[in-house]
Amino acid sequence: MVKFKIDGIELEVPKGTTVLEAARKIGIEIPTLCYLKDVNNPASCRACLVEVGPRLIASCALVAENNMDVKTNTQKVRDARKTVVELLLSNHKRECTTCIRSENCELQKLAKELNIRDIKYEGERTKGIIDDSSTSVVRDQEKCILCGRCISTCGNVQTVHAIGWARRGFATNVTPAYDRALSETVCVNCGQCIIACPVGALHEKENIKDVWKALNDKEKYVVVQTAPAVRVAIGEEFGLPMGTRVTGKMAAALRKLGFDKVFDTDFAADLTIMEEGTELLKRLNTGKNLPLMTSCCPGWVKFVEHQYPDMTDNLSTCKSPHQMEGALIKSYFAQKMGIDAKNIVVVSIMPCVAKKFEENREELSCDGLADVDYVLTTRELAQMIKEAGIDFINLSDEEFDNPFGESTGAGVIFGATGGVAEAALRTIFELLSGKELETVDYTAVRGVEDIKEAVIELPDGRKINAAVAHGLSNARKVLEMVRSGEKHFDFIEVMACPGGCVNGGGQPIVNAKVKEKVDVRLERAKGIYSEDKDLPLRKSHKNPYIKKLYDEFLKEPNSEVSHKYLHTHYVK
Ligand code: HC0
Ligand code: SF4
Ligand code: SF4
Repeated sequence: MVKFKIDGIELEVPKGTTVLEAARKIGIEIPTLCYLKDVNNPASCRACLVEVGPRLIASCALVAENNMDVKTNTQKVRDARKTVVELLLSNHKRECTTCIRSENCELQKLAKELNIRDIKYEGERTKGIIDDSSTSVVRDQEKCILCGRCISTCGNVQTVHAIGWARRGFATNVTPAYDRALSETVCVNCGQCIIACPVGALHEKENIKDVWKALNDKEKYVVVQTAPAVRVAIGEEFGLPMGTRVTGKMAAALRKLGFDKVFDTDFAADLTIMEEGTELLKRLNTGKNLPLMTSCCPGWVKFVEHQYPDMTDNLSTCKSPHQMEGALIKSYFAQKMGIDAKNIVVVSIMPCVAKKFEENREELSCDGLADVDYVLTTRELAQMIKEAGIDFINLSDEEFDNPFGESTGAGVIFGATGGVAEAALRTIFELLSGKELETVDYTAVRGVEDIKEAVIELPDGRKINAAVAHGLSNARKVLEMVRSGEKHFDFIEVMACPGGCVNGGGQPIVNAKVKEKVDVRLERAKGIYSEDKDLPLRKSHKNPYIKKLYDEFLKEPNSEVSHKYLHTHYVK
């Protein structure tokens, strides 16, 4: 232990603790911009300066020592921090009123807290570009404050390394290697860099205008579907606590926006279990292409295509749930309703920006029509609700429309890491054993441990070894274990985003300081698991509308019709 003083307060902390960590533990506020807990700590922004003796030192990199006397609130410290932020602002494209991050920008917030009223150092600014080549992520270099949070996230959390530092001094910027366009790199479109960015230098490619246009077009029948993870996060955009379930309000808001049908992607998550579960049993019988790897996360799929092309045959051929649902809306549903599928516009509300890339993939279409036309993030939907002047908080709950509005708890839990595996285990066990599961909660695959494992014993004595990874660095570890023969798995679930879709790149952006105190992934997952618990049906194969869909249209899982609408192939 180390004994020292901050602002006259005596404290004792474990060896290795930084002054910043120690100060925050006792409620002393020190500003930071580049610091992102467990991800980025380069001591580059200097906003966290403190005074120790005659020196000003960055507290995030200052390890506490015995008898140190730290001062965080002297005129010298306040002036120095102000200068640091003024310098950052002097080289920042300040478009605060029109910026996508207005009111949720860490630089704007800090400038206000430090009472910065004028920028003393106006002059030449570093030139940069706006790269909007990607379907998912837009980069505006002139808003970048060079904190490096995106680089650490992409490199260390995701092990993708699509972006990095380039040049030196005043010309320093963040860019893909050789200044390539982001769309030409190994970027998997996960958007984790977006939610790591403190300012508006990274954001999603917006499709709000496209969706308003479709809604205003009298010729179009506009159908919307919502992903599992959106319902436990969108409330944050309206001031509700993290993880608050607002499923019914969200359905009501979508109807008010003018969508002709409000469907739930959770229905197709149930359907995925039927298709993917059947696929797994077939592969177990033939022993081919094991382990079966989930295919519902487009960031993960692109990661495999780029980095493990020899393993693309292991991916499930199932499209992701919202793509399945889009294909069914333009076939089964269109036929039922007597609507020309060409006039249907399918909009998916997703916690994800990789889904924008996915819906643009040519192979995800049927009969010449894209399965899904537009993907909006949770943030974009909240924006539309605000733009329409809808009083979200006071909306009364409404239900989804059928036939794609009914889902089981198994469909809901897809939104958190481990959910797909748990949903699959619930169904596979019952279908094979013909017995009712006494407890449906497979807690071994829940939570945010890096890699989770579970074994289920089938009635015939066979065992299924399942692994669950979230975040691509963990996915890489699992794949390396499989390649080296260190581990044998039959089934692997991967979600590219740490925590799964609840923490997707399209979710409400949480300030870095809040992330130090709460685990966003766990808070939102609580909402997901409570919805699962409250639903009368919790196993995908019990969904009556799924049974009806097979009777009326698909015949059986993995049938020829299923393959036409619900399955796909990959790039090697
Ligand atoms: Fe997900 Fe999905 S669970 S990927 O994370 O499988 O985006 O929420 O919608 O499609 O259902 C995201 C979330 C989905 C899909 C589902 C899957
Ligand atoms: Fe890296 Fe994901 Fe950002 Fe692409 S979207 S640059 S893979 S963090
Ligand atoms: Fe999108 Fe979910 Fe995959 Fe993240 S984990 S890239 S949110 S599908």
